[in-house]
Amino acid sequence: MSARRKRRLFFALWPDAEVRNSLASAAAVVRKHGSGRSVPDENLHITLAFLGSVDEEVLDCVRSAAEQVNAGAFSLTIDRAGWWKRTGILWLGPSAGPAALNRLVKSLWAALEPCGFWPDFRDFHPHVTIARRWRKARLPEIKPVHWPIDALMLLESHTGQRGARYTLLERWPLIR
Ligand code: 2AM
Repeated sequence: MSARRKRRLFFALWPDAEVRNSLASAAAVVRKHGSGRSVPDENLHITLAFLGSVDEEVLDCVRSAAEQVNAGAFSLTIDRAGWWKRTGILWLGPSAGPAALNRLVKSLWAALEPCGFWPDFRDFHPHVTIARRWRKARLPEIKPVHWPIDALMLLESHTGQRGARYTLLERWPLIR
């Protein structure tokens, strides 16, 4: 009997081409000031809820959870770079606590609970990872990136020889 298929899934904010370009430019500026392993531009995103390896049969529940999310569209400003020493993650993120983003994540986790998922114990720190194994030199100022958030996306992560690759499975518009 073959093992049940599992898929590595996460919900994210996935930028459109214009926002991705702006994030990539800001990332390039920050990465001039240190060394580590850069995240390719096509992978830039903000994870909202990481589900890990999910049984294929749970996918319908995950999809209907996303439909139940009750949160409005909002605008996010990515205006600072940061570095987590313990994990070596170099990131871009918002400096102002975005209440609408916290509401979205809370609503998403609440909807996912009946599917058997529980929120991370760690606090939610919205960030776009731009490099890993980073050894800090300094963190420069960045040109703020205005990111209109109007949808929630479900992605699948594949690990290949060249690192992670993500495919967009589905998107759900937020309330306007
Ligand atoms: P990171 O960028 O901070 O590493 C796909 O792997 C996405 O899910 C990445 O954005 C990654 O966040 C996040 N992720 C991977 N493993 C995770 C975990 N165990 N807990 C929370 N988020 C995770």
